Amino acid sequence: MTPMVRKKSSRKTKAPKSRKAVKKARPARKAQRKISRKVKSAGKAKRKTIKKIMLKPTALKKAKKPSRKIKAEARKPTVIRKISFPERFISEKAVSGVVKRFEVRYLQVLDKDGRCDEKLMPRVSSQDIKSFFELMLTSRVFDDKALALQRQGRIGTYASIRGQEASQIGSAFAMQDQDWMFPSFREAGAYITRKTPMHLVLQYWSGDERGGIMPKGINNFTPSIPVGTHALHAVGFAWGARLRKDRIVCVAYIGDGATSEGDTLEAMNFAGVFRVPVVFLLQNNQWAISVPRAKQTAAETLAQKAIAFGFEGIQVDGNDVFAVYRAAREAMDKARAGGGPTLIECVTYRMGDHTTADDAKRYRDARELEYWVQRDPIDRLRKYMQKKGLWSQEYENKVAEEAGRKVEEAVKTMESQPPPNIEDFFKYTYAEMNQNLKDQLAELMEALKEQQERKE
Ligand SMILES: Cc1ncc(C[n+]2csc(CCOP(=O)(O)OP(=O)(O)O)c2C)c(N)n1
Ligand SMILES: [Mg+2]
Repeated sequence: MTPMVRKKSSRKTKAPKSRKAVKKARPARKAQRKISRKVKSAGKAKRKTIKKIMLKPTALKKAKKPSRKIKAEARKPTVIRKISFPERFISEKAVSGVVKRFEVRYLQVLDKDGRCDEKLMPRVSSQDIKSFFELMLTSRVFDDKALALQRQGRIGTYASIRGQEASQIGSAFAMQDQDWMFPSFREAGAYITRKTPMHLVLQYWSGDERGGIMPKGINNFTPSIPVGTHALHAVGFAWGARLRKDRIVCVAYIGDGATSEGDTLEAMNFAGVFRVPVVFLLQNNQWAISVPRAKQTAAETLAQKAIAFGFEGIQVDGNDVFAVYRAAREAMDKARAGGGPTLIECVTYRMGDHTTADDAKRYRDARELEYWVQRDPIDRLRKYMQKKGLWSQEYENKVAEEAGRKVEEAVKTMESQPPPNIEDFFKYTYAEMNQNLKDQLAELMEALKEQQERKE
């Protein structure tokens, strides 16, 4: 018996479709049926063209869901700015060598005995030189008076600038009216040079915040008591100016101590990244209260800190008004022309106590002070002017007399101000007073009322 052999079907059997495949084909079939219905209902003439359009593969594709590839593309972040990479990140073969060398320039035009290197002299007229002297002397008269006022209990506290006059006057003199100054708490000389009414400086130190409100057109910020935080404000302001294409320069006055603060270093970092028109005018006066410069940093100069942030740092003799003026002027011209920031380290000395709340004798060697007194910025300019025939005792007496008169007038104006409104303290902490501040104000007003009643 021949075994039963199943006859192979001559028709090709189709592989049964998977559920997934059926599901996948459904929208395409649906679309085909829709097209046929449209073609039938359309007139004969139109039939051909409708068919052509509707059966175009793209027409069908549109109904499809986006592919995985497209979805992945869409998830990629948008590239806003193209970043150009250096040709090589690392060397192809093992090598050892110097990648880059840096240098920090130093500038002194006028030595301690008033001898001047004419080749290095900035372009200044005889009148400018006299203005330097007059502003420096006026600042010292102001400084002495402010200290006396504090001792007499007529102002709250004060940070003396004695010894730092050349750094402050030389740099502020290089600024233009439209530029902006961001001072620390020790900038009386820069304020005076920047045409600030002197009574405002005294008013501020008498504890009246209104002393920080400048008349319109005088572009000076209020003193910054927190060390170094205002460097960020200067950079932010300068960045804004750059975006608005305003040709201004912002000057942040900082101390050696401020270079140990994160805020200042962050400010320098972004100043470099965005190439903002800012000058960091660093007065290295050797002390941050009782902490000497050597304990701030192991770096040989403070100017070299700029190099890490990608811009120039220069060190100048901070008791030489010509060197400070020249470096500041060049840095400001560069910033105005779009050349970015500069750090100027003025090597100077704080001859007085940190503030009226300090006694430097407790931590400073008297010989150190003596060394710097020999390098007094006013003395050396006087010596230079004497040689040039720009100075006489009579002239100096007149300048000192005039300065004394102006300062006395400022004291009178300061002391004749009506007391500040108590509410202002609460009102201007935020744009609007919150409940907490409202409660505090109410409590204070109540206490003051009771005090008044007890007096009567
Ligand atoms: C953020 C902050 N930290 C600390 C202080 C306390 N303080 C006031 S002045 C000062 C030293 C500042 O030294 P420097 O920057 O060299 O300025 P100088 O006083 O020498 O002008 C310190 C630490 C402060 N006011 N703010
Ligand atoms: Mg200091």
